[in-house]
Amino acid sequence: MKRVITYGTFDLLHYGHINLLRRAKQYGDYLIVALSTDEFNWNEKQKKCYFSYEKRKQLLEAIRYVDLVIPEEKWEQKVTDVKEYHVDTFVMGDDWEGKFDFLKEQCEVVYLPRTPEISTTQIKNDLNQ
Ligand code: C2G
Repeated sequence: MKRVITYGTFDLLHYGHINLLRRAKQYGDYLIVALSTDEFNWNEKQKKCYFSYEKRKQLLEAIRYVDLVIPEEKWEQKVTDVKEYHVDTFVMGDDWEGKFDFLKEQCEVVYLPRTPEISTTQIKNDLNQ
């Protein structure tokens, strides 16, 4: 069984996220999503989520491509996650291109093109008009 992992906030879930998850799953048979906790988002990414961790987890678990959702609590957990979950491939959108190349010692590292015209920020801006 080939195991894939990806990380993110996935707040205000949209088709850009789904495109990423669908393509990530194509790299294996089992996709783990490490979902940023509310604390990690606020402390490390200065992101205030619209939906709580539990709600975002519920949404992700309903997606056919996703097999397991685990919490992302710190930047440094990727190395141990790859070991602990026997991950073969690490996948992220290319806005992170190069940032996680240190994982190449442990697994395949893939950066996929983002879906260009959609983002949570864009959605929030459009709704505020
Ligand atoms: N994404 C995408 N296209 C978009 C928006 C997002 O492909 N239009 C991808 C991002 O590149 C990322 C994933 O969807 O791979 C989740 O996006 P975010 O929730 O914005 O993730 P981010 O806040 O970048 O968190 O440790 C890594 C971080 O947790 C990544």
